[in-house]
Parts: sequence; C-alpha cells; structure tokens
Amino acid sequence: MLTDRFANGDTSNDTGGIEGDRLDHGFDPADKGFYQGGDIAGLHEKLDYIEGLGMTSIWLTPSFTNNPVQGEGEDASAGYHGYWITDFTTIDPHLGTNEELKALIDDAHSRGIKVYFDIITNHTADLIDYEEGEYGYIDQATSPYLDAAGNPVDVTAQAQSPDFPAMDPATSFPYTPVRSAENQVMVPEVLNDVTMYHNRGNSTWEGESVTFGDFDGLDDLMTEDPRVLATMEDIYTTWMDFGIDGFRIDTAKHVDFAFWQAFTATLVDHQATAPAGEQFFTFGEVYDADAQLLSPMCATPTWTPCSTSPTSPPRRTGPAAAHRAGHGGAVRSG
Ligand SMILES: [Ca+2]
Ligand SMILES: [Ca+2]
Ligand SMILES: [Ca+2]
Repeated sequence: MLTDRFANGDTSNDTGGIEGDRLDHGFDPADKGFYQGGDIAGLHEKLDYIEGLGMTSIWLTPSFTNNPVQGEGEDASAGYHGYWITDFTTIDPHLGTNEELKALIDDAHSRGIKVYFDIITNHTADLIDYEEGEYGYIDQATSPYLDAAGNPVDVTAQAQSPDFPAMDPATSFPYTPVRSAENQVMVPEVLNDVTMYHNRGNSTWEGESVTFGDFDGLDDLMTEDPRVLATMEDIYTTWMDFGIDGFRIDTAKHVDFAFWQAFTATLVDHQATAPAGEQFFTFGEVYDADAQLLSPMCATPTWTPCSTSPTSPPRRTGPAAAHRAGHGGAVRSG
C-alpha cells in the first residue's frame, strides 16, 4: 500500500504542517514525484473496501518521518515513498500520526487483517555530505578505515564486537563526512553521529560496495557497529510493541550478514515476550535475479529457527537467521 497514492482522508495534513512551497513541504499533486495527499486517515476510511476485496493483510510503504524533499532543480522530488527517513519514531506528518496508525491497526485486527511495516536499517535520508565534493566509491584496499588513533581496522572482522573501534570524522574515512547544523535532525539523536555511517561514496552495485556504498547518496549506516545494531533493535522492538504484525525488510542484501543474524535473533527474543500464540512475520527484499548472488540468502533448503539449528551455535550465528532476514520466515514466540 503506497499510502500517499491511495486515498486522501485529511487535507489538513497534505503539507505535513511544513510552511513554504513544494520544495519545502513536498506536496504537489501536479507532479508524480511529489506528495499527492494520501494518508492513513484515507486508508482507514477505505477498510471496508479492502476487506471486501478479500485482503487479509496490508503492507504499508515506509511510514516514518522523511526528509520531505531531496535533490536540486529538475532532480528534486519528495519522500512520498518513505525511504528517506529522518525520524524512526514517528509517523510522517504527511501520512498522519502515531495515534491514527494505532486506530488503523486496531480496526484492521478486528476484521482479521494484519498490518505490516516496510522497514529500513541500511540507510537514512541523504543528510551527510562529503567535504571533498566527490562521491565515487573508494574501496577498503585503497583506503582502509582508520581508528581514532590512526590504525587500520577491518570493520567486517570487528562486526558487533564490544571492542568495535571508535572513529574520528576527520581521519577515519576515505571521505570527510559533514552534517550541517540544519541536518542535525535525526531521531534517535545518536544517528546524527557521522561516524555511524560508512562514508565511502556511492555504491557501484558490485563487490564490497553492495554493502558499504551509499544508495545514490542516501547515508549508508555502519551496520557492523554495535551502536547501530542497538539503535535499530531499540527502534524496531518498540514498533513491535506498538502492535505491528511483521516487517518487510528493505534493501536486505545491502546490509552485512552479521547484522541480520543479531537483529533477527533479537526480534525472536522480543517476540517471546509477546502474548502466547501470536506470531511476528518478517521477509526481506533481495533485488537481484542472479542465482549465485541470491544463494547466500537461501543457504538452508528448509528454514530452521536459529535458536534450534543443530549446525550452529544458538541465535547469533549460522545461515538460518540470515535466511530468515534475507528471504522470509516466521519469527515465533518461544
Ligand atoms: Ca492528506
Ligand atoms: Ca549498507
Ligand atoms: Ca549522503
């Protein structure tokens, strides 16, 4: 469900409460690259229609607060699709409020309809620039990460380590990441720290840049850093408590496996605290038709909960957790 494009149930939120023109608030129904006015209120009004179609679940496009407009001149467009998040804790004001979402979920559940979030852990909005003014990908062989003391570090080998190295924005990265004062808007606030991002330039969609590169300028999170993992776990377990039924995980192949193995295990653990009998379903996007590239996402022929996998230590390792995150599977309580 592309909420912005379905039904406008509340014209008072069309500009998201943002002053100015379309390049400020992103609303312009005459331009398909901008917000059209659709919202959660409109979706809620149409639940009879959706139920009548025989639908048993709704997968919402990413619904958190976005950077309303990105790009310059003819390349300017709006975050109507939801993939340019600035605040991971609130519903985008163009779409409605957390309370309206809660009411939608409650009404959907009373009809036997589930509600899924489309979630992103790979990147945020494009709010970090490089001081060098260049954006081509620079690989680790050419320019390794340096810790704050100047020693080369392999962040893949250090992924999720409690000793993960501290970085210095001025010296640790091949580019010098800069977040202007007006771009200090990330929520949770910790995500304003530019050392929590990869800062190597735009992905070429090949080799290491698949996981380390920026997605066309979108700020690529250092998912190997346990601070990033902890932040994402806190964000998304909180949304689990809100009553969402599951996650469609965006850009799964652009995040390292160590992150998914830990993140999905945390969702399993968290779901174990939910009322008995409920399930939480996750499935991930791997946008590729190459069987060789897809195969690591499908490493086990039959899905096995990682906590009971006989071939791997419990929860934190093994292909099953990555399989669940990258391809699909149910996270059950217990
Ligand atoms: Ca509206
Ligand atoms: Ca990435
Ligand atoms: Ca950027």
